[in-house]
Amino acid sequence: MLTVFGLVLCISSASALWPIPSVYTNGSGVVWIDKDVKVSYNGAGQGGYTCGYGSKANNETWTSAIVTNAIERTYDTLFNKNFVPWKFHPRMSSFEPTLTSASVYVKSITLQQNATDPSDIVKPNTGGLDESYTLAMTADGHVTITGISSIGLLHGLTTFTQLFYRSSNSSGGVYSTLAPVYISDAPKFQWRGLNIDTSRTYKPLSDLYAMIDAMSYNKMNRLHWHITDAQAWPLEIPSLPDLANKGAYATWQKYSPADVAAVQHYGALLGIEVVMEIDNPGHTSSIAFAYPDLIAAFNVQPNWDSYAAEPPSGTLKLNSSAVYSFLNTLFADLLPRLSPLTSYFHLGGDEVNMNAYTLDDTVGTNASSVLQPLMQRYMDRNMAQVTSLGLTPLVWEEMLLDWNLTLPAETIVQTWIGDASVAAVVAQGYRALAGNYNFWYLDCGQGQWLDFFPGTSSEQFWPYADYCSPRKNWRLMYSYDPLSGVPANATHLVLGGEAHIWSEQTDTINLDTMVWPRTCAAAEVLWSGAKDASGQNRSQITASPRLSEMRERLVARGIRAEPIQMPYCTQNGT
Ligand code: CP6
Repeated sequence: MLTVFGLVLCISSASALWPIPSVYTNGSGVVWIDKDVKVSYNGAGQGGYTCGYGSKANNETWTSAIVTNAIERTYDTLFNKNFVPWKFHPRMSSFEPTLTSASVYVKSITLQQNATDPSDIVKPNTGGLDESYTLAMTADGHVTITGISSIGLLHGLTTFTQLFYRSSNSSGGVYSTLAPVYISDAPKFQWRGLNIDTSRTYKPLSDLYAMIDAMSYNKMNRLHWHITDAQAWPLEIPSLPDLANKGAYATWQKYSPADVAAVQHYGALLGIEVVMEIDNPGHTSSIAFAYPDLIAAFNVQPNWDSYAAEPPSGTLKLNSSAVYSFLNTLFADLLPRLSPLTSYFHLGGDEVNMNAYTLDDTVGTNASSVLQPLMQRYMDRNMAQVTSLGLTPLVWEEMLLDWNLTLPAETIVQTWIGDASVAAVVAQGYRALAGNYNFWYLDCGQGQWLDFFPGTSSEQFWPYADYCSPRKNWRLMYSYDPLSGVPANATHLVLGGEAHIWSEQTDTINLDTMVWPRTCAAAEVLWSGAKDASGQNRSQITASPRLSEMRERLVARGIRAEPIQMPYCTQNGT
């Protein structure tokens, strides 16, 4: 911050990295970079650098593919997807450095990996992965990025792109005004996720790739794919073809096994593990299109809200051998296809309505003394299948906190209801993901959407035409600390958290704007921590111009992220 003529002028280009690194010093030297810049990579004995882009060849290691892809994307970003930072300089100013024969160029970029990647680099379950990196750029243009893992180098290159701008002058060029730079960085949390719902509305693969790209720019590393729910079943299961053939919204709104693998692969190259969820036993009404006999309380009208959190109601029967054999077939088909590129599987378990089992011919009561043991048995079956394939299970918090189930010790319990939930999960010794709906839910757009379920009490739930919950703005999202309410001796059990884009009112048209740049706020909390070095909540005042720049970056890279303020504000009103 610099005070000029009484105005507080944020020299935003001096600190516009997002998420903010743990250690960052910079100068004000200008360096240019041109397309001939050479990158060297020691490869940690794993093949070094060969040219290629966007996929892993069969004879290539993941390490080499990740670093190669990162280098190619860094080039592309620097030279083709960069922005002119006019919004961050005084009105009508000529803020750009001029390119002269004396200008300093980046002479070399040295990538140095200081260890060999673990063999599970694309699905680092136990113990996590070392994602740290350092970045040094000297005043005379030597750049060195070090990391322990290939993913560390990837993060270092991601940061590197954020040091540069595009020049608007006729000579063109890409420059930084920050040399010398020194950065040392590592994530606060090992699980930095975004949950995307592709049941309420279908997302083409191009949307999922765009989300993965934007996540990687924010150093996020988990795409939670909530692929099915009550409204549609877009996931093709070859051994149960009717599921998607009858349960998708349209013949072309399906994900084939090859599609799923392609999304996993796309994420793996960017350090993002795709964690799939099949939500059950609730949120499964769409199974009834193919297998009506498996679903209880199917599409009850008008009082759907006595049986489900959201219409259409419907739940897998709780005490049915047909359901058990269906689940066995489903997971036996799906899980072995996922496991090469993930070590997790999400078994859902949210918002199960006990009343639905009064209409379940295999149960016929809502008495918890009857339901609880049945749910334990049901979940034991699911858990056994998931863990037998070496996958770590996740469930929503209700399975532990409301149903009091005993879960395998390695289960990760995902909370969404509040800080007390995180504390309660870790108090029982389980690992937790945070994501309180009062802070990190992105959904809700055009008022309530229940017009197709008329005459139900749903209309009384949300009587105000202008009422729409739970949409939150970036400031509130930024103020959320996944550790708040967690005792110091249990913080290690909070692996991180996720932002959520439930998609009742979000499809291709508004996906980018619903998710970005607000999710950047969650990403910075998860990477950098909610507190600054002095233990205070991070300042929204200093974050704001940085986030504005991050938004420009996202836009320049093809993501239709919303503006958070006018150029008037980032130009400091001058
Ligand atoms: N769908 C599923 C949802 C929600 C959840 N699960 C949800 C609940 C409350 C709010 C928003 C979304 N739409 N499957 C809860 C985890 Cl406010």
